[in-house]
Amino acid sequence: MWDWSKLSIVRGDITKQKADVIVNAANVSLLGGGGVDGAIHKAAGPELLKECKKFHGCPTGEARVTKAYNLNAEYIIHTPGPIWRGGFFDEESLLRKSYVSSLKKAIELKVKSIAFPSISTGGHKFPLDTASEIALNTISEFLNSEENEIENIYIVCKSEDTFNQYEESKRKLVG
Ligand code: AR6
Repeated sequence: MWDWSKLSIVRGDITKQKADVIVNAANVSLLGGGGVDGAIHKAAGPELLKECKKFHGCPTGEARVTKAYNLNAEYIIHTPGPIWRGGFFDEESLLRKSYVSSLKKAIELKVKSIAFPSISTGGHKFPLDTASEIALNTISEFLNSEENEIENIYIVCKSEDTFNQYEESKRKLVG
């Protein structure tokens, strides 16, 4: 059984979250955008974009690591989550892959804390109820099955609706 006390669902701005790793819900260009991606680039500063350019993009579901610049973190892990297209294009497994790829990078970096936004549920339009279940299931199952040093996982929700949905999905899972 995974220790659910390691996972906190919090309300706020992820750019203000203190954690070793901040995860960015990016797009395949990795060159910034709106939503949480825009907020992270703005708060981290222009050096972040320079580092991101070196990757020449990133496929959906994979992840890339950069420094965190002006954020209160050591690293940023950028992952493009899937764009929702009615559920006919493997969106669910791609969303799982985004969480797993990010966690794999975090384990390689030997960090102790990681903060996730609600990947794909803004501009990418993934339905929030399914996305929150996928996020919580994937994080708990993966960390339960892998050797790791992660002690704290934060899911940082900007809106009250997002926060409430993650709380409900967690209740369903944990009981
Ligand atoms: N802190 C925490 N959560 C946030 C913040 C913040 N500062 N800002 C927004 N959110 P989105 P996506 C929430 O659209 O759906 C961008 O243009 C937001 O309310 O940021 O994966 C990228 O460049 C929602 O709950 O990411 C891509 O093109 C969640 O973060 C595209 O949007 C995800 O919303 C990615 O779309």
